Amino acid sequence: MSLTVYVFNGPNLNLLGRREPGIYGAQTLADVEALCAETAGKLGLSLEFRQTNHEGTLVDWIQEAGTAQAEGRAIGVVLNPAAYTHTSVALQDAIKGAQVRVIELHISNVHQREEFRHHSFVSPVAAGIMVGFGTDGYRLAIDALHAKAEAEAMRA
Ligand code: CA2
Repeated sequence: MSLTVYVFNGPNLNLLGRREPGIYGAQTLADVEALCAETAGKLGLSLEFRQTNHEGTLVDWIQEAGTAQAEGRAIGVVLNPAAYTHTSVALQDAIKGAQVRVIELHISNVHQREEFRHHSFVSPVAAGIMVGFGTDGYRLAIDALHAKAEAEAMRA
């Protein structure tokens, strides 16, 4: 059975491609899901792609992914926490507690934007960070997560 890669998206990312194309591009979330499915398929992975506007739901999903990773069923999570990046101690605690491999992803370069977007509660517990590559960052992040998981499996 193939391993799963989880891709979780936080609040308002359902609006992707419909508002603020100057910042986030013209691709919709459905387009991003198709890109992720293609990328996962090439790597022989199953994709679980989700979006929620609710912080607690993200916490539940991270715990679920942690269990799947611990049981050898998943390689980890590409997580765009959206605005919760900058506010959520709960997300940091969830990732730490679940001991799940997370690549934090942002479509925009948050460091070129407002000061409040420069701090992330997720970065200290992320295995890696993908910032500012537009929606193509999702493809790059899945590749990077896969490479990291393979490298860690070789060392184990
Ligand atoms: O650059 C990113 O991916 C962000 O995670 C996007 C978040 C923002 O709060 C982070 O600072 C950076 C915002 C997601 C909202 O997405 C929208 C998409 C289209 C229109 C309106 C919002």
